[in-house]
Amino acid sequence: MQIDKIEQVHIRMQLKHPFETSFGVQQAIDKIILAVHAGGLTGWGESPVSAAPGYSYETVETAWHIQHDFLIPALRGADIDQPGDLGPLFGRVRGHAMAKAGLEAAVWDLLAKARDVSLHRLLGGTRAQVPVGVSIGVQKDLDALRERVESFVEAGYRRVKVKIKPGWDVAPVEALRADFPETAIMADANSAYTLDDAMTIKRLDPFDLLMIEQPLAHDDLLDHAALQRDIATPICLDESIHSVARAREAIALGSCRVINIKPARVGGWANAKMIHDLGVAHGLDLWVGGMLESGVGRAHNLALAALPGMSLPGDISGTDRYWHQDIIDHVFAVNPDGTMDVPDGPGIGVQVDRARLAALAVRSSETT
Ligand code: OSB
Ligand code: MG
Repeated sequence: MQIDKIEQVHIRMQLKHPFETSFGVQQAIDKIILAVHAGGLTGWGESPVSAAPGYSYETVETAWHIQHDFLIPALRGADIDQPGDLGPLFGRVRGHAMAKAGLEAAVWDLLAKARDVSLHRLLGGTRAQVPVGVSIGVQKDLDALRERVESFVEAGYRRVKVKIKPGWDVAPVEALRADFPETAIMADANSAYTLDDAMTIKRLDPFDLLMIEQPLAHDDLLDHAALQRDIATPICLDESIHSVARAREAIALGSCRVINIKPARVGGWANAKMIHDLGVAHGLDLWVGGMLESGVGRAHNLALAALPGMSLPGDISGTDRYWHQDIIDHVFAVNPDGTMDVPDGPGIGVQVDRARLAALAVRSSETT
């Protein structure tokens, strides 16, 4: 297919509740929505980049620049028949996974639509419903945390992830385990600890957490391997796995037993699928992470979660968990059994609401 137009739209969405992690509090969420046009069809993707380089070095400014000045010119006029065709085109840019992932996602959606199949089928997905979990930010006190967790457990979510940081770790986990003995609970530290804190992290072992996510530095593999040898709780890596090569290294070193796969963090769908296949081959548990996506990114994440090796619930919560109003025509909702339906229409299976997208736009650009 000959690509004839590419759109970039930087939007800003207001969260219903502030989201606090070990690296800060977010209320307004920036992202870049990408549309790739060919043969009368449009494919959609999302780069869930933040305003600040907290979770990743990428920001909405760097992603805009890398897309606008390097990736979009490479894609312009290209003749693409397989998503893999993007590999050599984008390989000329080092890093910048989120900038690449949004454009690559749009191309996958486009190719699935051209073949009139859903994206999850194109990728080898095997499930029409996938189990989902919810991620809960740092709360002001234990009562507020209990209340949040209770409402999500009642809504049906299969597992609850709580953000932890030094000073907000053992107490919240202990309180939740006591109040929700049957619930699958996990903690995400977003790199807030060092190996010197191993004793604190070890104190989480008695609470039977499903896993602890990214306790140590965002770029570390060695210390995570040492920590994993020392604690019973499985370590899940998020930030540290930004490429297929890093996943291979982490597996070889024993740095984790679980990987949270985010297409945005690893440079797109093709790499996400390769990490999935690698994880399956080595017996790791796998699940799809989230980056506070709009409906576009959420639909892509749901399609990825349909792959057979995704053994644990993803961070794919309902539209109403984050947004008053989304940019698509569909509201994602958790079923009472804690699953979510994977859209089955062509591509990502949902339509973008153009008026809503325009209303949220900070800037847009079109390349023909
Ligand atoms: O660490 O998994 C994370 C959100 C933004 C950036 C990083 C993370 C998160 C979440 C929320 O935990 C996941 C979601 O519900 O989208
Ligand atoms: Mg995380």
